[in-house]
Amino acid sequence: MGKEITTMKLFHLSDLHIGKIVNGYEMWEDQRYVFDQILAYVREEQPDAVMIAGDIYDKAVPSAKAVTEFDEFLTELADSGTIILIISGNHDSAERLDFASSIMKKQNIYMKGTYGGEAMKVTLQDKWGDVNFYLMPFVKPSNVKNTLSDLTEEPEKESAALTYTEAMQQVVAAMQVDPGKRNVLIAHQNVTNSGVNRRSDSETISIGGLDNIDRTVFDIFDYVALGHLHSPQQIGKPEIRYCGTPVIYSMSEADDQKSVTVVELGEKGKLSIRELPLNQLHAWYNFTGTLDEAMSREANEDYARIVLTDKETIIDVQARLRTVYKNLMSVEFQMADGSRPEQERTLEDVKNLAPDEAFADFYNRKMKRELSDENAVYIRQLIRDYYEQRQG
Ligand SMILES: [Mn+2]
Repeated sequence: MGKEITTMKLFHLSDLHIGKIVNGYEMWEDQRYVFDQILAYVREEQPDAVMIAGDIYDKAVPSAKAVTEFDEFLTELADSGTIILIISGNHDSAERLDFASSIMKKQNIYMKGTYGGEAMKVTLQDKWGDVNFYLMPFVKPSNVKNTLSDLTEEPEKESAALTYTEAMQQVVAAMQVDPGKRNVLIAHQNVTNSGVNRRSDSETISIGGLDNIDRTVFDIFDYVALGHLHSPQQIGKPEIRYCGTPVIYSMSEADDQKSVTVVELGEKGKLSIRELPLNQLHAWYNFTGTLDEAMSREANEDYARIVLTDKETIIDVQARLRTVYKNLMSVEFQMADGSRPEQERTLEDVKNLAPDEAFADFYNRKMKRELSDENAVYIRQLIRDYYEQRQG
C-alpha cells in the first residue's frame, strides 16, 4: 500500500485497563506516564501497525475521564501514521467498542468489538506480499454457538455445549486462513500450553480452567498477539505471546519488566521478537518485618504492602506507616513463627482456594459449623452460573 516496506514492524500491546483503581488508588498518572513512553517509541520506531489485544478499559461502562484518556492516546497514535488494530477484551463492552468503527477505518483505526460469526480481516502488504490480520474480539463458547446454529444441520450438535478450545477451533475454521500467506491473530483469551500459563492477581479469576484454550488451536498463525494475562510470557513457543499490561496493576507483578513487544515479520517463516522496556511511575514494594524495621525506611511514594510480624497490638498502625509510606496499599499481620493469628484470613490464603472452598471456609468461621453437602452443591452451581454470565 503506497510506500515500499522491507520488513513489517508491529507493536503488540494489551490490557491497558484505562481507569483502573487499585486499592483505592487511581492510576491515571501511572497510565499516562507509561502511555507517553509508548508514544515516544512509536515516533522513534515507526511501526507499520500497533495491535491492542483487548481490555482497553477496566470497566464495561468506562468513566468520561477514561474515554477521554483513551481518545487522546488513540489520536496521538493515529497522528503518527501507523495503522491501529484493536479488539475488545472481557473487561470491555463489545458494543461500545464497535461504536463509530466504520468512520475510524478511514483513519486507519480498525476496531472489532463484537463477534458475530467472523473475525475482522485486515490485509497489509510488504515486499513479500500479504500479511493477513485476524481481529478476534473476546469470545465465549455461547457467542460461537449462536453463530453456528444457522450452519449446522444436526440439532443434537447444536444443543451440546462447546468447550473454549472447541469454540476456538470453530472460530479459526471460519477464518479460512490461507497457510501460504503470513497470518497474524489478535485475540483476548486464556490460552494455555498443556493446561498451564502464568497468572497474576490483577486478572479476573475463572474457576477450574474452564476457559482454557489449548495453544495448538493457533498453530496455523505466524504470530498470535494475545491479551488477557497480565505478565508478559510466551505460550509454548515465542510466536504465541502475551505482551502483558504496560502498567503494573498488582503486587504479584512487582518484578515484571513491563514492555512493548515488537514483532518484525520477514518472508513467511521468518520473524523476530524483542521488547521495549516501559518504566513505571511508582515502584511496588513488598515488606515483611516489624513496625520498627518498616519505619526505618525513608519516606517514599512506592505502592507498598506491609506485613508486620510484631507480637503485640499496635495502635494507629496505618497512620504511623503512612508517615513513611505515602502510598500504603495494605497492612497485614503475621506471627513471628510465620503463621497468622488464629481466625484470620488474608487475601493470600483465600486466593489459593477455589471460590466454593473460600465460601465454605467463610461459612464455617461465621456459623461455627460445616456447610451441608446440599448447600455446597447449591453454592457451587451459583458460582458457576455467576462466572458463566460474567465471564473471564
Ligand atoms: Mn486484562
